[in-house]
Amino acid sequence: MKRIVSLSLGLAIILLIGCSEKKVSAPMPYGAVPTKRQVVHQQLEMYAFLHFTTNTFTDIEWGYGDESPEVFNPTEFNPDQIISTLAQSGFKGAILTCKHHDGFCLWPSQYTEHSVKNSLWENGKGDVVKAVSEACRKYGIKFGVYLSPWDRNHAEYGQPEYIDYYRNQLEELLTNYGEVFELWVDGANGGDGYYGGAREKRNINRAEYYQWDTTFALARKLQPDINIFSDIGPDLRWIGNERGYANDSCWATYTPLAKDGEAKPAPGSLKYWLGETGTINGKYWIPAEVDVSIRPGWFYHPSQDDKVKTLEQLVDIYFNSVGKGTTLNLNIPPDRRGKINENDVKVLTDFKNYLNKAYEKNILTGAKVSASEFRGNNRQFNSLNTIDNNNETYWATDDSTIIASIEFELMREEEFNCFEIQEYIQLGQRVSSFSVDVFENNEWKTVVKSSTIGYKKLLRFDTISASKIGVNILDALACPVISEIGLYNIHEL
Ligand code: FUL
Ligand code: CA
Repeated sequence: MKRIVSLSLGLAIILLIGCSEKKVSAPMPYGAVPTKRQVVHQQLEMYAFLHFTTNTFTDIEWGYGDESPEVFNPTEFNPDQIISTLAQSGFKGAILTCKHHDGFCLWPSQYTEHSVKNSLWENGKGDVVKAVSEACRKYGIKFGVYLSPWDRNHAEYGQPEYIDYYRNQLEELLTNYGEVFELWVDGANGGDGYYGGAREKRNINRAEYYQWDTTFALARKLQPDINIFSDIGPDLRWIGNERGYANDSCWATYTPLAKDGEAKPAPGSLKYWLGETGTINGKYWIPAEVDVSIRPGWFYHPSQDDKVKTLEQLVDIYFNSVGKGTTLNLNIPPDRRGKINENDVKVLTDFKNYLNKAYEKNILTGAKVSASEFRGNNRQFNSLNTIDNNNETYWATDDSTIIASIEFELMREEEFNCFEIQEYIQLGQRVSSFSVDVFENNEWKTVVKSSTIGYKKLLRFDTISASKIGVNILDALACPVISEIGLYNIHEL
């Protein structure tokens, strides 16, 4: 009886404390914020580019547009091998060059003869887009479409009629092949080409010719959840280089700027180098995508079989893209057989093993956590939320607090060399400066200092051993909202 009384007394006290906790509202979103589809896309982190067309067989990067469709003839085309390799290597999607600048179509478009239907491959009955999109579904990754705005084959390129052609093709691709997660619009456009036999140079007004607003609206109508990539967004921007690197300060907010003397920014015509950092307090949420090839070229060349990026290079790219809050679109070009080459498969397997092992154990799991404060003293925003392995929960401070810190106490000294931190981007990107410190010989010592966080920041440093770790938010645009923090001891390469 006594036990029951004291039990119910305890329960009453708990309830009382629970009820007495003031209701505190979540921080207001700050600045431009992502749409739902952008959040879903950001969480993919890594997907692959597949550059594959007549160029694969002619050994060039930019086909002139006069290639015979007959040259496209993969000898052992194997979409299962291509897509299962990507899926097993940790890539969450594949974006296929359905049409590159040379104009050759990997699907039997009803609007042109310059396609697989006039190739020798599968007696003209094949459809690479269908095969790849189906393989993506089979192996559980997303399918995306690259459709080059520049078409060096088409006779009407430069005329309004070509825009109809482009839109018709887009409609085919976004209607007949299931869900499409990303549309990739290239900035390279205009110049010399075959153009139905004219063999001349055609310059277009990049800001006006394509009427992108109408085309993007069409894409959105056909595929409501699609993320559209171009130099100017609207959903994803180009990082501004093809080396695989984002800046340490990298904002997902962005205000694309026109080149000096130009009226407005457009794909292929803007101050693209600003993509590396984005824009602090930028007008739109247009996070960067880092695109880079696993080989020197975008297309397969036998002479580059021994120039496939090494594991060290891939890891470096990973930390400089995903680790700086961007997505990584790594190009892995199928070879002339229509398979991912053995040399590429080898390094991709090593890459996957490396990442698996690296993130096996978050040293902070189970640590004692405390913070300089948490929002309204409400447990909903407390610091434990940073190590609950849940992106939806976060630590936040009061609106008036910008500078804040959080401390982790481990059970024992541990070695580590990699720090991970994430903002809850649904409420905007906020932090502009932070540091990671350790408590050593009775004083705090800074291990690493960095700028923005965004969706994810990964920082590597020389292995260090400590049992007390502090994370200091040194500056932010609004009160910090941190969803996850991790500490890892990554093995040597
Ligand atoms: C560039 C193109 O010119 C390259 O050929 C490649 O497709 C790359 C991804 O984008 O602008
Ligand atoms: Ca969390």
